[in-house]
Amino acid sequence: MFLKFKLILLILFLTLGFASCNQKEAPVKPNIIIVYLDDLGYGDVSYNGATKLKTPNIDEMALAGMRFNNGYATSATCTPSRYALLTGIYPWREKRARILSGTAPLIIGAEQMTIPRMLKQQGYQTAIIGKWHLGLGEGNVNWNKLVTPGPNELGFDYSYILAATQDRVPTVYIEDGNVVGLDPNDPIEVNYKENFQGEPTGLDNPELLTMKWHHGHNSSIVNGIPRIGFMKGGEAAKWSDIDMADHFLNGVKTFIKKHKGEPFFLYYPMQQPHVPRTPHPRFDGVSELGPRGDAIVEADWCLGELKKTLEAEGILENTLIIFSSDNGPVLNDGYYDDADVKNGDHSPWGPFRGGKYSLFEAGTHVPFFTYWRGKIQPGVSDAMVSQLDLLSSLAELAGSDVRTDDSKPLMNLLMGKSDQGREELVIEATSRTAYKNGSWVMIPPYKGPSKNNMVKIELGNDNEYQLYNLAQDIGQQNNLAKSHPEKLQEMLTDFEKVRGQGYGKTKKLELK
Ligand code: NG6
Ligand code: CA
Repeated sequence: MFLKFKLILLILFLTLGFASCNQKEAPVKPNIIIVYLDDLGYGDVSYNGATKLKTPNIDEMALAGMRFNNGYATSATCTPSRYALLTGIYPWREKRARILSGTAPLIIGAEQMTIPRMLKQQGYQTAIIGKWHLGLGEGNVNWNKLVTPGPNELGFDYSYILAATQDRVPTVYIEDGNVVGLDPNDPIEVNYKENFQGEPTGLDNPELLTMKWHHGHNSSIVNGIPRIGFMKGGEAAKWSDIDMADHFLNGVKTFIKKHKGEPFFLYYPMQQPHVPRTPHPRFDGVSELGPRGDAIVEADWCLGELKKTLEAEGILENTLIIFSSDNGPVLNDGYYDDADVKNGDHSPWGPFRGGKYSLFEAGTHVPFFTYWRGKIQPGVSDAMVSQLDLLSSLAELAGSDVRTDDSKPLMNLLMGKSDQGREELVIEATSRTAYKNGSWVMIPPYKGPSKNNMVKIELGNDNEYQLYNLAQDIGQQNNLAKSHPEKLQEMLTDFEKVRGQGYGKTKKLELK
């Protein structure tokens, strides 16, 4: 009798023991949030040395997380970087991955693997709340009907987006494919070629403007701001620019509260500090840099609110946050908004040469950190990592087999558990490409202006090969191509292995 009892106890103990063992081994799926700023430069955050503006929330997370000194966007403009981030594929493999208009077709194929699709397969609830800029539908969509395919067809369970950029029409939000607040009696029409009869434009009606255009941006006027492209109708659906950050943040908070009980993936691409810079008036003058700096401080505040929300919902310890920017900084990107006038000795590009649109470092070398309270220890890494690597890395984390050739699985690096980054990277700027290997950068010859005089940024074009060693020359001042012919040849050979034979020798026409 007693023996039998002991046996039962033993069986019970063993089963319970195994059960709890099994429980421990089951992978815990953390929430994943990618916070992605628009045109934020390496030097635009105080943790990287900015003093004319303060980013306390970004700094706090960056300093408590893993900071990557060599973190890269794939591209020096928005669409290609976003394409690469979501698909894990180099954007120069997709010809259409260049700055898109508001009427462009969706450039990611409905069958393509994306981060949200991969995570959805792993049981995640997935959402995008913020800027899209990867095209919608088959192009020239009817904005008064369901706009599809879009993010929802690529793995996002929920989407609340602005279609292209804040400076491009249509200036409305789109939720799960429907324009928010649209009055069917006031349909929206969009055209990027010609204006609708009788509609005012920035070019013809300067008296209606509250923000002046400097170059481009002289088509339809919305909220006193002239935009790129023409739009008619949809009056009730038009967004309020100054409320945009709060609006997206509210959506983010609602999504988090609703899905706190299940693993979720949230892609939160903020619109700041892209033009037009329209921080809410409560941020007016919080930086010494005018609206551009104020918009960055506003974005910083949003990040603080995001963290507070996760904390209040008790899920901060179970949430990995990845922070970065889609491309490097620009001051005057088409409006008179004092960004250049008030810049003073602020260095949005950090120690790097170039900026947005440039093949030089500042085009793609951006702020990059990971934060996961309790799981990631504070640290700094010099290893190279690209946003291209997020697909395979997050797949590793979520227990998925998904990988692409271009995207390196670097989850251990992102967790601060390894110092092994990627060895090489092809960077892209307005359809030109260059090659990085370790601290070396090789830029093949490109025709075209060396500088974009409108935005006052050096583009990286030269008739000769350029070769720099960032370990000794972070500002890319000494072209070593002539003095290091063997290194140049080695870089060229390696570049062509990735980019395609003969590519580095072709003098391509500058497109921007
Ligand atoms: C350029 C715009 C610029 C910005 C950029 C896209 C002009 C003259 N310039 O064509 O203002 O909108 O496109 O920026 O129109 S990005 O960050 O989305 O790539
Ligand atoms: Ca951008």
